Amino acid sequence: TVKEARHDVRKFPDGFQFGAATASYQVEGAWDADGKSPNIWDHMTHNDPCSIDDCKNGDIADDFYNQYKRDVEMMRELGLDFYRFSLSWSRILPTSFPDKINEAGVQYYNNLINEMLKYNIQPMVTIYHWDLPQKLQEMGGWTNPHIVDWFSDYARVAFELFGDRVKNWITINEPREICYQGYGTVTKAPKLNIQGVAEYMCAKNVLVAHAKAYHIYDKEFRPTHGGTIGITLSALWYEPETESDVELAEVVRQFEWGQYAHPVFSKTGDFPPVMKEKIAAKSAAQGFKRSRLPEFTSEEVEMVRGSSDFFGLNHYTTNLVYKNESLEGYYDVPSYYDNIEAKLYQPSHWSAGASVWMKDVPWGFYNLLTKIREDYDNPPVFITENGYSTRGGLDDDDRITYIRGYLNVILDAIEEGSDIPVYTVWSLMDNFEWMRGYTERFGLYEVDYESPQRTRTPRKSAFVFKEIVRSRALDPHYDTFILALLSC
Ligand code: PNW
Repeated sequence: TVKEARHDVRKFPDGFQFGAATASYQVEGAWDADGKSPNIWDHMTHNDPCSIDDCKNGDIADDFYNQYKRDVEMMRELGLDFYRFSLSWSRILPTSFPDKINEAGVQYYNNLINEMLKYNIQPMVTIYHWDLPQKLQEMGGWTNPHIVDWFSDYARVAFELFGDRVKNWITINEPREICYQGYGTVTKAPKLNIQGVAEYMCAKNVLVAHAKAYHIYDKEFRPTHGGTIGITLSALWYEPETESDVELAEVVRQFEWGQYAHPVFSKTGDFPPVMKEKIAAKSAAQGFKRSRLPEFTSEEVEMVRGSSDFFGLNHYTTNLVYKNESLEGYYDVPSYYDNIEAKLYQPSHWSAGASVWMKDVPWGFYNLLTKIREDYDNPPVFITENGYSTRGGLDDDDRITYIRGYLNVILDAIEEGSDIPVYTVWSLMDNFEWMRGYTERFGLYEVDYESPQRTRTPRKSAFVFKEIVRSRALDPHYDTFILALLSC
């Protein structure tokens, strides 16, 4: 189903919140400053620099560690209600554990939070956005069940240090990218490449770790601090290519994001039934003694179920799904895609951004928002990331088209009953785009990586976004209006 775009002036509901996001490793730099210890991205980029497209790293990145006052100024320029950033675990806890708290690292986050609050910009804090302390990785990282304690101890420290001022918490950003990309393949650190096995151990531990942190906040901190806490999942929309692919597309959705959403947001909890069945059957046929998908105990099912005050959603694009008869031999076995027996693709006529996966498909977002409303009993959906990549330059009309199109379908979904009170654009400014280094740019502000201060300059999209936030409306005439303003 393809939703037609509307072109009238549309108001956002009262209380709708606009923000922008970044993540620690992608912007902070100061990789070894003031007692911070190395994380898996420091380790990988230093030991294997050209695992990154441009062989660069986040040693300095946007120098957010030192330039944060300029960045708060940018948040004010945009008129943001809130700003989403993440904490660096090994900056706060250099041993990875709460035996030693690094005061300098804590001071940095206090300075940032206080500077934002001075201007009434609310912090939305992600506790973990992919920069695992290297020491913990050496002990198995997210495949080691002890990480449930490691992570929840760290989360408690964060609540204790910042909970008096931070009222919006996200435990973990995008389990799928942590587990599938980092443990199942080589597309994120630590590049374990143990597909169909390590990624599922990771999935279980991430969910239980998240839930434990949620319950700590709920019991020990919420009574005094108020506040909300949840998990952020990445989800693409998967559209069947033809009628005969309808069921298959649903299987893909359950593997891709139902894997994480079903345990937390469904009435029954646990991994999606279709995932459990398929992986158990494949595992048996392949000679494994038990399913490659680990089981939750019934206590764990209960602990994870309902452990999020909102559905944190990062959404970027859409894929088509079809069944290919010649699939045999196409994928490694065991593997994630072998489990699903589907192929995914994006037609070449879809409007494309700089990232290979980036296509501008707003109707897919509409279908996804509708499905989340229907499948999980209309949870509050916080859009914690949405944005578009270019190769740089201040004239970013494609980004403007993308953001406006995606905001438009948010309004459609709200009209049809979805509860979507929060929108976060990725990103405030260009930053270290993981394996793509600095070759892909997501910022409303351009960052000059040749200048020592990493000078930030607003793109055209920054002016348009500012006007959307100011007017709390989408108006098809902005573009020309802003152009006129910019040229005088
Ligand atoms: C996000 N997809 O990941 C991350 O949270 C950010 O750190 C990152 O910089 C940003 O997107 C841009 O890449 C994604 O499947 C997860 O389309 C999934 C997808 C895209 C991005």
